[in-house]
Amino acid sequence: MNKKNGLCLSRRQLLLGTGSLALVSLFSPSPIMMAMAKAGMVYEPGSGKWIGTTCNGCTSFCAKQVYIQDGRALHIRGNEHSKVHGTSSCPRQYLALQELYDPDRVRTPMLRTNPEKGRGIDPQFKPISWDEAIKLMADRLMALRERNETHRYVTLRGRYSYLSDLLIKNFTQVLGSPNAITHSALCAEADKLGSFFTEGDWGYRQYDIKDTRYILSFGVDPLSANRQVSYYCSQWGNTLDHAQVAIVDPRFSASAAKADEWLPVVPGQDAALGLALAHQILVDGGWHRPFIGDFKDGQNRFVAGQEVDPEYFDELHSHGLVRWWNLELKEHTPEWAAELSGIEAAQIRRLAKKLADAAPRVQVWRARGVQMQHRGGYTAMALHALNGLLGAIDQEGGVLKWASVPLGEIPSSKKYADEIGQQGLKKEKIDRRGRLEFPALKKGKSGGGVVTNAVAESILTEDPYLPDFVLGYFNNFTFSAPGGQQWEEALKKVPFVAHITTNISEFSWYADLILPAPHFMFERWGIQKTAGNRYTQVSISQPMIKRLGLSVEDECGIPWLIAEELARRGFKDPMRYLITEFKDPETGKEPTNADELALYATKLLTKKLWDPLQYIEGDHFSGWQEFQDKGVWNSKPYSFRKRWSQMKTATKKFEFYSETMKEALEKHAKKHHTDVDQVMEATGYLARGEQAFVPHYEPPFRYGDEKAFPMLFVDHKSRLSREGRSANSFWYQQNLDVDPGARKYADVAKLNPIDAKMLSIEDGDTIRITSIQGSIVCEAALFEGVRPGTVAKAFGQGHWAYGRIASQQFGKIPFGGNNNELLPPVYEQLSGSSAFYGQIGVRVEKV
Ligand code: MGD
Ligand code: MGD
Ligand code: SF4
Repeated sequence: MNKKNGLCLSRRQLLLGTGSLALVSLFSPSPIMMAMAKAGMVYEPGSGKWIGTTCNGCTSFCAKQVYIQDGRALHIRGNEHSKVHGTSSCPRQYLALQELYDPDRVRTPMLRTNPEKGRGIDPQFKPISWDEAIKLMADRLMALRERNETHRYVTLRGRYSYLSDLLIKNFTQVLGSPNAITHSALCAEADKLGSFFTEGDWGYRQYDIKDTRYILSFGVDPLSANRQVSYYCSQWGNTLDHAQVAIVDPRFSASAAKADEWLPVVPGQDAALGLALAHQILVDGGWHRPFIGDFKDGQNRFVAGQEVDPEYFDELHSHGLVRWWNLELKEHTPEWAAELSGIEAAQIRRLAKKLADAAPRVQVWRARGVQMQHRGGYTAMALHALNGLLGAIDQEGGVLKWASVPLGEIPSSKKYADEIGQQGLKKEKIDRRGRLEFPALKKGKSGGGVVTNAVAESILTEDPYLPDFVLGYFNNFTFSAPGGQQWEEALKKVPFVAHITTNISEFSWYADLILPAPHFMFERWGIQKTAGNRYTQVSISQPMIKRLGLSVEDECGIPWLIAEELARRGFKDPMRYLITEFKDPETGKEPTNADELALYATKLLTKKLWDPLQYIEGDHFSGWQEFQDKGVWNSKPYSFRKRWSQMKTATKKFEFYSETMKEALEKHAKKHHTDVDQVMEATGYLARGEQAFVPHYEPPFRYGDEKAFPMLFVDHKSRLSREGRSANSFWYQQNLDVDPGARKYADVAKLNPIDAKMLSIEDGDTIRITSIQGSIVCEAALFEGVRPGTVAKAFGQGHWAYGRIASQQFGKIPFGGNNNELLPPVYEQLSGSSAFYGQIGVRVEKV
């Protein structure tokens, strides 16, 4: 499958699509450069202006500056005022320019005229005005009110800024619906579970790579993905001067290419490796005593296979180490793990020693790849527990919390919901969170999290009910969710679907109404935060060029337009909420239009950062204008060891025996009149009794038997992938070979030559990959950097919509294959996360 010959755009299309190409010779073949120069699009330093904004290409959320010349965005660089990443960047920042100037962007609201919905069936969208679009939505909302069914309005949110709570949560609440569904459970909720049930932090971490001596990464490829790629890319070379790096991943990643060791683990078996490392560290006496404590008499009693009396051990800032050993670790020798994980016992022993020698200046990273698995929750805990054991938590050179920032919240709307609305708010949420099989234990609360992918099944089975109006925002679940096929079926069933989007994506294809979105980075207000380099930062996005076509501010503007129309029809509470709660914090003025609302909301949420009278910490500004000009606020530097024995766990300590987990599971069981063993069973875990409260080994669940599906599928992110949004860009297709083993203009699955030989597959062959969920077609790339028996493929290609570059035939034929058509819609149920990894059996054949 090679796209090289399929890219036959006219010169005019090229110019439109690459409106800003001229400056980046790195990415541009010279004929395009010449064409751009001819069209007068030449970057002239000094004639334009740099304006601060934020990149949302991934969860690094880097603060940026964009060079605006003659009303066009021409260049991007890291924001010099950022203390997290400074002017550095990752390779995909420039793709934002091609997203912005994508000729396939939606410019006007559009209405479906073909009632038949399906892949390959033209929706026959026709342009309509905003007035008409808003009236259609208001009609649906008013009809729901009349029928006392306001809960049947459902919002789905993908990528976002902190202003999105207005559109998705609070405005939905004032309309009387509990259904604000975010994409978090497709993103990385299982990750947060690992740190919450050990150190009480429902959040991500930063890694102090400046001062570390050992990095052990389970699946994370920091030079490509995870969080704060720009900072890690800029510092990695220096880090390699003083630290060793080991990457555990069935796939040879960009980071593995620069590491000291690559451990091609058997997919789904990381917990075995992690637990054996913990076992060996204890047997060797390698734990960090100033954090953990020691045996009272100093004699190490951790001997393989032998129980230890907890009375002999004095624990300091941790809790339950000896119970963990007795319940789980004592049998988990390197030999035990070697058999499961495919990593030799001697290598595990060597690694354990290196970690202990480097402690506490060590860091154990963990990616979605090891946690977003059916039964992956305890792997997240087991790997994080290594950081506790080595005393790396909150240490120089160790693992730091994503510091909290004094950011405000979108004001609550609850009191503005009238009686009809209050009734709607009491209804069960559409994603079934909190049911016995879906504890979704965000921050330990039963039903506290979201179960994003369950919504498709809820719609299909009408359990708990069928939504009437689904509003999708910045999401593409038909493409980005495992078993995306079920979203296609589900969306056919919903009477009215609206999508706020820049492009006609696979989700939009099933929409009745399309609402054109401004590009997040250049055309609207927004707020993001990130952390790294011992700082946390908050940065804004701001409109800096004329918005394309008729798009309006989406996160704030669309609520405004709907509220105006509802007020005209006599339902005034939504507008009352907006004008009362979103006054300009500088002047006290009420908003009078969508743009003002977005500006005031941005000022309101960031007020504690820029208002000198409310100064708390970090950068000091004279007022809003200075903050807006700089575009970023930095916290004070990280305070080390502040959380030792002050953690937000039940015991305030780092918990190896998780009292916090015990409380959460017992509460969830009580809610369902049952016990924790039943919760384990309902969520697919095999642990029983006390084992449920310690990080432990769970055998990975294999989807598809070995005979029919003999290989295992390994999904990963491309270095150029901006979530699911970059494939309609030449620069993406032209540079895909930045990923080890990948090719330009191709969607490749990487096979080890040993397997390829057995399957009679040659490099460049077209192949079909089949799982229990579905089948995709792509190109074979023979690459020694995948563990034999596995097939690795980047997520991002396989679009059959989105635009003329992303798909082979827009609306019909995908370019390559979408990994999510292979992945079954299954879960890590304690967190509600979708399971993209583990043991997904596949069959690979030459087509
Ligand atoms: P995207 O796929 O990026 O987000 O998945 P989603 O949250 O569904 O799609 C966003 C959609 O919003 C686009 O398709 C387009 O329709 C629209 N859009 C694009 N730009 C803009 C804009 O500027 N404004 C607005 N309003 N709309 C816009 C992301 C999700 O995917 C995440 S977070 C992760 S971590 C997962 N990663 C992943 C993976 O690694 N492998 C596999 N197989 N699947 C994955 N899916 C998940
Ligand atoms: P991924 O890179 O999705 O997760 O960032 P991470 O949490 O770091 O995880 C997949 C990794 O796990 C791959 O390297 C894969 O090869 C490996 N893997 C798969 N199975 C296994 C296994 O069984 N064991 C081990 N040890 N490894 C395995 C996620 C973060 O990334 C998120 S949530 C988002 S939304 C951002 N999206 C994003 C993006 O779209 N593109 C790029 N380039 N970077 C991104 N950064 C962010
Ligand atoms: Fe944008 Fe992510 Fe790259 Fe930062 S690391 S520039 S947020 S794509």
